[in-house]
Parts: sequence; C-alpha cells; structure tokens
Amino acid sequence: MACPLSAVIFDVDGTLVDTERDGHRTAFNQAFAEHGLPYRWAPAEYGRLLRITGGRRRIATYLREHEHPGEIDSLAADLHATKTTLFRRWVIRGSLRPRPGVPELLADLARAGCGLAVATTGTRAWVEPLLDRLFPPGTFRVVITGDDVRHLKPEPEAYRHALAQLNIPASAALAVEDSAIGLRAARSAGLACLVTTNSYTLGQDFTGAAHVINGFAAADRQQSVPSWSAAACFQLHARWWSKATGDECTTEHNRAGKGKT
Ligand code: XBP
Ligand code: MG
Repeated sequence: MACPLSAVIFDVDGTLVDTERDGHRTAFNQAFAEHGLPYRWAPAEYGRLLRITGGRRRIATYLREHEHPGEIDSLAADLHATKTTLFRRWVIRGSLRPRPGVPELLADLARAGCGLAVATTGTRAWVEPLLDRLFPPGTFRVVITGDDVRHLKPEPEAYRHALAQLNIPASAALAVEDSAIGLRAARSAGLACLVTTNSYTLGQDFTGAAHVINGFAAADRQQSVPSWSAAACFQLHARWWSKATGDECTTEHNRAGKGKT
C-alpha cells in the first residue's frame, strides 16, 4: 500500500519559533502593566499556565484563580487585545527568529514536493506577520489560526480545517508539534505526529507520537546528522502508517533508503 506524504502541518508556538517564554509571556506582562494590574507571570508560572491554550482563555482562567473582582471575560478580552497589539508590534519589528533548522527543513520539504501548512492556536493578527517576516512568500499553502476555529487545541478542529483546505486525508499528512496538548490535537484528527521538544515541554507525556526529537538542528539533537530532513519526515510517516495498517507502506524516499530518523 502506498502512503504518500502530501503535506506537513506545523504548529507555530514552540515549534517553528520559540515564542512563549520571552515573547508571549513578556507581552502578557506588559498588557497587565498597561491596564494598571499588578499581575506578572514569571517563567515557571507561565509554564504552568501553558496548559490553557489561547491567550484570552489563559488570562481569564488566571484572573478567576486569583479571584479578580468584576466581569472577567470582558477584562480578559481587553487585556488580550492589548497583548496582541504589543506582540504583533514586536513581530513586525523582527524580534523573533525561527528555531534552528526550521528554514532548512521547510526548504527541504518544499524541494521534495511536500505541501506546507500551519495549524496554530495563536491569533491571526500576529501569526500572519510572523510567517511573512520569517519565511519566504508563499511558504505555507494553508494557515489555520485560533481565529478560524471554535475549539482550540487539544481539540482537533485546527488540524481538521487544515486537512480540509489542503484537500487531503489525515493519512497523507504529518503533524509537527512541540507539546502534549498539540500532540493530542493532531492525533485526535488522525495524523501521525513528530514532536520536537523545548524547555517548556521537555518531559511531557508524548505517548502516541511517531517520534520525539529535541530540535531540528543537529546541535539540539546531539547528533551528527546535519539537520532533521524531508527524507526523515517521509520515512517516519511511511513507517507510522505501515505499522498502523499492518501493510507495507512505501514512499520514493524510503524505497531509495534515504533519510534516517
Ligand atoms: C499556543 C497558544 C497560544 C499562545 C499565545 O499553543 O496556546 O495561546 O501561547 O498566543 P500552540 P495568543 O502552540 O499549541 O498553538 O495570545 O494569540 O493566543
Ligand atoms: Mg505549540
């Protein structure tokens, strides 16, 4: 049975870019300050709060936990609007870089004829300028953001939308995520999922992942293989689906014996 890999769908926060600790967290804190609120999220506290996806929900949950008086949902929406403006400004200023190995991997996948897509919980107002700023025009065929779904990750909706827009079944795609929550979203949509950890997600339970790496670049993975490659994605995907279906699942890449996972 052939299991062609047509597209790789990437998460953004923590996967394409290390945005959380020194990006989003700082913007949330500045938003609290601009609204005259005393709250500040330290790195460890923010790590705990990452279990709540979506910035507005994260703020609302925190305010409730701290029994902040008054109407929480509208305050959370206002704070999140300020945070989004601030973060978008930083993105446009060029303050963020892709994770090591990401540009090389995207270029390699594009060369191999693989479609590229994004499925993120983040807000479109900063996601679009971030992708425009960091990657060549037209890199991603489909971009699904938190604004496009009713239910954020760990629900599978973002991945389902991405598959629908790509017009491919789940078996023709590979998800790339950095967290257990993202893995759950991808798996619930029926995708094989490669996990690349970061300092916030290292040690999470990645049961169900096709493979777990510490980063795309050799230095992060402490391996001599130059970078995580398109061939490695093809091979991982083929191996996952042949195991899942019990069939021989071949691709041009693993037939040629290229790529190592
Ligand atoms: C990312 C999120 C987002 C960001 C903040 O999750 O949960 O909420 O932390 O961005 P994932 P917004 O990597 O799984 O997509 O403030 O725009 O929500
Ligand atoms: Mg993520």
